[in-house]
Amino acid sequence: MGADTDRADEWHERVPAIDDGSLIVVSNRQPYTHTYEDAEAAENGETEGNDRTIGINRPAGGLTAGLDPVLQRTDGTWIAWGDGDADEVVTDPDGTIRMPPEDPSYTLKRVWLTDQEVEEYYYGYSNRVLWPLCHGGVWQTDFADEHWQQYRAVNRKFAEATVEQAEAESLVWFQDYHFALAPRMVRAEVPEAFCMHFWHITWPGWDTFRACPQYRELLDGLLGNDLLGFHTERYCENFIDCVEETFEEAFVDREGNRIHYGDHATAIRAFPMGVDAASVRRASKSVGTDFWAEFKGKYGISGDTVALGVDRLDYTKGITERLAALEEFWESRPEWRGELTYIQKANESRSLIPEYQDLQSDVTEAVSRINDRFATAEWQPVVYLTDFLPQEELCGLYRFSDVMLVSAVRDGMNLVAKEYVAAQVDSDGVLVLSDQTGAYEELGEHALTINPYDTEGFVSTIDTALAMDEGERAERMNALREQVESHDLVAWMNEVFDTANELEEARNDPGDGDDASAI
Ligand code: GDG
Repeated sequence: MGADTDRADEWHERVPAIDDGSLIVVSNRQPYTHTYEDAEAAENGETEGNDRTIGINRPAGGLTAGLDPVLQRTDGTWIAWGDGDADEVVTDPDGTIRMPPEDPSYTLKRVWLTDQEVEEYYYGYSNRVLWPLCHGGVWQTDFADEHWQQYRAVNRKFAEATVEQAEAESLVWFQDYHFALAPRMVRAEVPEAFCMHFWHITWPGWDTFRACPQYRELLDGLLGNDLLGFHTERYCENFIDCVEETFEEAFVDREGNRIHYGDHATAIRAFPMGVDAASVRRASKSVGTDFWAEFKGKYGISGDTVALGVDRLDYTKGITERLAALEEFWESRPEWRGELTYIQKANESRSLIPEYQDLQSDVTEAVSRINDRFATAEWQPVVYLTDFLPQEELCGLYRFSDVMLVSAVRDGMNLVAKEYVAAQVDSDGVLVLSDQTGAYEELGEHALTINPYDTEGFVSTIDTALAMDEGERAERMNALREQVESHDLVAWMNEVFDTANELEEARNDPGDGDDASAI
């Protein structure tokens, strides 16, 4: 509790002023989830009646953990899907509950979704249409009409929940690709509210995006925002190209990064998201060499040198490409057998979708094949971990791994690359980074760069990483740390909120001072 309070104070000092009660965050995932801790026992008929224990899952990291103190300080509202099995019993009839439990200071508004809505809106349109489409995998999309119908209906549900909570002074912040239509719906009801949106994944070029039967509706929905943010300038340009190709009547001001469409303007900006570097650094420092010795013992890691990959099991992350490069590496460099161990930390994700099931079996097959081919009595080349690790352990893993392999074939940003850097308190690791990630724009200069499809190039970059002397490792890593620390998650939030404040002021008082388009 003490550490949490310190952290909240620290964040409060750095986050720009937001009027009390004005911030409304809309996201698919909620910050707090109530679940029955005895779910298994209940299923087995071992607990009955009202004696069931309810636990709370708290924000574990990333944006959710970052926004939570901001909402607490400003008494905001967070609107999200209530997906916990005990959410409904603890929530008021209007779907709201004050959070966090130990110091209720903001409103969590839960939106209930039916199984069919989850199936079609979440697994269907969000993750089988928008996810592959935005990452350039048109052939992996499933444009079934039911997906679209439910995506629209669920966006309507979230928009209604937002309208219920919103006032003219509200600052509504939509997160991600689950809500492309909601901004326009909210604007129609509360036109004075300031609506902004951060799109966490890549935005594709027009030639890809136009494959989507609903491209007009999606663009129209997003142009309901006053401010639309992406990780990189390239995604902004791609978005602007799509609007220009779609709406003849839209006026695109490329210099001012604005689109005038219908009766208002949307600013399009790049905000490269950062990580909570201080908390990663602290967690990394808190684990010592005894942790590492214990960890290696627990998972039977015997090689002296460790390479690491940390990913959701997703086909965009380039895991099979990475395993192919490693297989080729051990094949062609037998001197590294017994020496280099690769740890693949993988979280199962979206397992109801066939493409994800295929990926899971491809990865486990590749891991078994490599281990069958090269393992010795004392050494296993690939250690495959599917447990979700507490932050300290994950940061310890980052700290003590000699080489980090980030080989996404397409990735909006990739926070793992930045977390690895933030955890490098000894500045002795090497980051190998795909040029297909958003993170490459900021880190590419001092990381070792790969094209994940170029297996030969990937293999020789692993060579370079392993052969790099201490001085060069430190020099590169210090430059990367400087970048990641100075562009952290709070700095990112500041940029977003500052831009929103400036745009809002200019919108409310267009005659005062500079032309709004100059912002
Ligand atoms: C989307 C975009 C963009 C993973 N395993 C554990 C664990 N993690 C955490 C990592 C990291 C997060 O999960 C993964 O973030 P990424 O950015 O790498 O990837 P996506 O989930 O695809 O995120 C992406 C991001 O949104 C933000 O805008 O960067 O491009 O696709 O934070 O640390 N955390 C813990 N234990 C684990 O075992 N504690």
